Amino acid sequence: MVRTFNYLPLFIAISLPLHVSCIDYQELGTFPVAFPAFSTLVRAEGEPLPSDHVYDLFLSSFTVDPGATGHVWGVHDVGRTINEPDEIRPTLISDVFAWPNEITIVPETVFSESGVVCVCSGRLPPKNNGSVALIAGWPGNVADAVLISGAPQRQLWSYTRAPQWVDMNGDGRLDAVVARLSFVFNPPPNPPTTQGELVWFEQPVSSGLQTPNWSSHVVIQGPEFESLAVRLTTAGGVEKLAFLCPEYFGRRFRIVWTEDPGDIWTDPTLIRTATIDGDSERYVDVQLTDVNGDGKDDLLVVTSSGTNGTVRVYEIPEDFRNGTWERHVIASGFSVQGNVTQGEGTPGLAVLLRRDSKKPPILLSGDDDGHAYLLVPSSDDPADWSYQKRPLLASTGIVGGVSAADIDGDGNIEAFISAYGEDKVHVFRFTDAENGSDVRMVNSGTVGLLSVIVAWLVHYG
Ligand SMILES: [Ca+2]
Ligand SMILES: [Ca+2]
Ligand SMILES: [Ca+2]
Repeated sequence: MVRTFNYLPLFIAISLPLHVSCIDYQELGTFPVAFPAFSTLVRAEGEPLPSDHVYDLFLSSFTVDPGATGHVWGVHDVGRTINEPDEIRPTLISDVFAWPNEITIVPETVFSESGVVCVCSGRLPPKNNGSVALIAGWPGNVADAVLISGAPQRQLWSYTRAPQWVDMNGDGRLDAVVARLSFVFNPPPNPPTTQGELVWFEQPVSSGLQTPNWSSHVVIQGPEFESLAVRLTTAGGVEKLAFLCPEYFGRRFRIVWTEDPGDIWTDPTLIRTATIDGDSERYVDVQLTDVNGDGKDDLLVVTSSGTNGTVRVYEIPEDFRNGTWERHVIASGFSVQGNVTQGEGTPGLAVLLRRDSKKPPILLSGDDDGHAYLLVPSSDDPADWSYQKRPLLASTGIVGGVSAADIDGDGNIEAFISAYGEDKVHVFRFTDAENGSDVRMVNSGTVGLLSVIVAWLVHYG
């Protein structure tokens, strides 16, 4: 159904010879998944594993059909069959969620148990009664989902990106910290009412893995889709815990911390925020990583727009509470073709293709613009923030989540790109290109997570 609402079917057959000096790639193939959305690679843990390079792949899929539920898929040790992607057969983990989003594995430290799958779900009415759910037992016979997000209430919440596991109250048990969105349609011509907040669910004293409806505590209003836990320095070199808070509807990017010296978050009067950037863009993704290869972590950030989406890097100040975050826009001008409808945006999620200490290329989902891109650094000089934007994949619809790692230990990075509109996941391998080679853009088809929102608004709004 969603395909009928695609803005314009893009069948762009491009075959450009590109001389790529530092990276080459090949498409290993595809495998079928209906409406693949988020994709996550997690290094397997627990059982005795054959090597350090055992990764599990998780995929979510959903549709705008109000009567259909979505699917949560997993592929254990996806590296085993990576050279024959059409042999990949995802295992169904759950089909009880109306609109599943990011799927992850809960770190073993949280419950002293490996293989606990965490599903975040919900987005737009009538599929906005979302949850944070735990499913134990992966990769064997999985248990029923336990919904740890709060008891049912009048206001419905959607959870998009994976929770961060942090002990917020100092009781020794890791709690689930997550951003959530409330989205309510209003009678036309009024726009929908949106609200975001950062909340933590308190792990109970015992049997957390079996106990639903953990107590909830709101930290701040604002972040709707994602929040990232980080440890950053303050003046004097003291490290503190903080959460990076991009806001899509709120159009700002902030950081929040507590003045409590032990980083205990139970006293609301001690909670502080600072603005990292307030340039009114729609912030959709943030990662803490060393982007420019100078040995210091930076923030890799994506802002989504119908006309000028950007990828930017922020250098972290000496004291995160009051310093200036220097911004470097490394790619811009991402736009959705045709008549842009409110809610469409590009690009989507980014992932670094890091293999060694050199400055890594970046793989980027174009989301609603129906492409995936490579951002290739112009040089290895950490002071040079210029990148070349190269199309990697042209699709017929939204390009969903991207994930990448060396999943088979051959020294090269493999990547999964969800092609929502094609019912396919594309598999790529990235290698060093010693002499530069002719790289051909592959032609395929996909649909963006944000345009699903638009399709939804058109149909049900
Ligand atoms: Ca705790
Ligand atoms: Ca850096
Ligand atoms: Ca590899």
